[in-house]
Amino acid sequence: MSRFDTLIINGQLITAADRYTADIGIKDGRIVALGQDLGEAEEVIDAQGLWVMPGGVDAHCHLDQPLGDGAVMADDFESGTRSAACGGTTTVIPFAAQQKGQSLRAAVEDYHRRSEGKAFIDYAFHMIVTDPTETVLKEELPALINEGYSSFKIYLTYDDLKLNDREVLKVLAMARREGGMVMVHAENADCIAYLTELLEEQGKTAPYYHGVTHSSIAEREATHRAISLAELIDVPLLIVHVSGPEAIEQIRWAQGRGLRVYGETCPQYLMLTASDLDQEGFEGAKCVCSPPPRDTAAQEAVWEALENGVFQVFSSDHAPFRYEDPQGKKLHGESASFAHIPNGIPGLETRLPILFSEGVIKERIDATRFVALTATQPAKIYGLYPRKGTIAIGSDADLTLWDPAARTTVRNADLHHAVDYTPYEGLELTGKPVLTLCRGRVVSRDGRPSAEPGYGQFLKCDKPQPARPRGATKGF
Ligand code: DUC
Ligand code: ZN
Ligand code: ZN
Repeated sequence: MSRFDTLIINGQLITAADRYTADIGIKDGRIVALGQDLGEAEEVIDAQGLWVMPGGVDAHCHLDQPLGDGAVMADDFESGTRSAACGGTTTVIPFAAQQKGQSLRAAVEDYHRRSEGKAFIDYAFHMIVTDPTETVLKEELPALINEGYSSFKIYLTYDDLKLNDREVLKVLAMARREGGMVMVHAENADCIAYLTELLEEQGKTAPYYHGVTHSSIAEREATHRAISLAELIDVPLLIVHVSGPEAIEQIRWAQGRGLRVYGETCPQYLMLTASDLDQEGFEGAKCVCSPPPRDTAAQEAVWEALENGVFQVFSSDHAPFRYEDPQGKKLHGESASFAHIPNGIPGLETRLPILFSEGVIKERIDATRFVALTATQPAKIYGLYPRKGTIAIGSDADLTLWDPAARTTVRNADLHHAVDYTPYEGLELTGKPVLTLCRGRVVSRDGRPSAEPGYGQFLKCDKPQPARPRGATKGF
């Protein structure tokens, strides 16, 4: 019998720290050797001319999430993880969302039923906490955090999701006690509601006005408030989907003061602007997401924050709604106000190729930073490291082999999600994932799936080290 199931030879290995040429020996789904002339294997993959990177960890995406307003997500765990695999991702972390009045445990159990036997790649769950009752705070959340659901998102906006400041404080205090990682959707709900009412009264209801109401000032205020509440409690916090300089300044300010405040951004804030919402007819609805894309100066600020370390995580925030669908973007018809368009854009499969091409190839970030942002840091922040997110002995053999010179054009027809559009149609990219392995098994080859649904396993997350408080003394 061979020493290895698979050997990957001659590749240039890139981790968040290093870049070197070595062979990788894989046995029983794990990396068991790194070196030269490692010996015999059942299968040898020649990676000459390719870059071998950890498979992507997409730490923020929405799949088959029940919404309660009649809208239905286009992607379930099958189509969503198939699409992710074809784009070089090997782990996704979508959200088990609590409806107000629902037990959090029931939401998690329901999400297991929705995912069971469907995934092409591995997956963990974040939770969404919308109803922090005494039972949720004292019993359900502490138990769930200990059972492998160690991160959750809270919202400061959306009527059916948002928490008030007092509820946020209670949730943060619980996270501090239990070691959970808190993610915050930071937009000021009342600013958005006020501006929406004002614009609708003036008959300004086109998709473009979604971006006007979701002002960057409303994002900045909520970001600052979330940071202040976390400082009061002394607990780390991650601000998700940051769109521009106003919120970035708040995060940088907090980090400069030594607070454990982390930041995430997404491809839409690099590639889209408000003008993508300002299109003929209802077309702009395709790019309605929250926070919305801003302007080219905001894009530059987001690039800078990816480069200089203000952001730790680059996720897709894949929130899939079909355009031509009465359960999708056209839920309330084409003449509906922007305020009633389901929020979100697809991006699981394009996340890595976009950052690779626009970031690494155009030399805005180097390849090690690409790995840090898309795999290593999300794995660390959400308690999956070192099993996921790196190339190391003992880690899962989750690997993506990139051809750094291959040219492609994004076409929705070539993507594997169930959405009927991509906001990046026609975008020309350099560099593509040509082979992706999850636990040693090839899950996509040359942009096409090559595993079957059900291969992906559920992952329990450890309590993340970055979620530990600084230990500042409190008088309460
Ligand atoms: N905003 C969110 O908060 N989640 C999903 C999609 C979106 O646009
Ligand atoms: Zn959000
Ligand atoms: Zn989201």
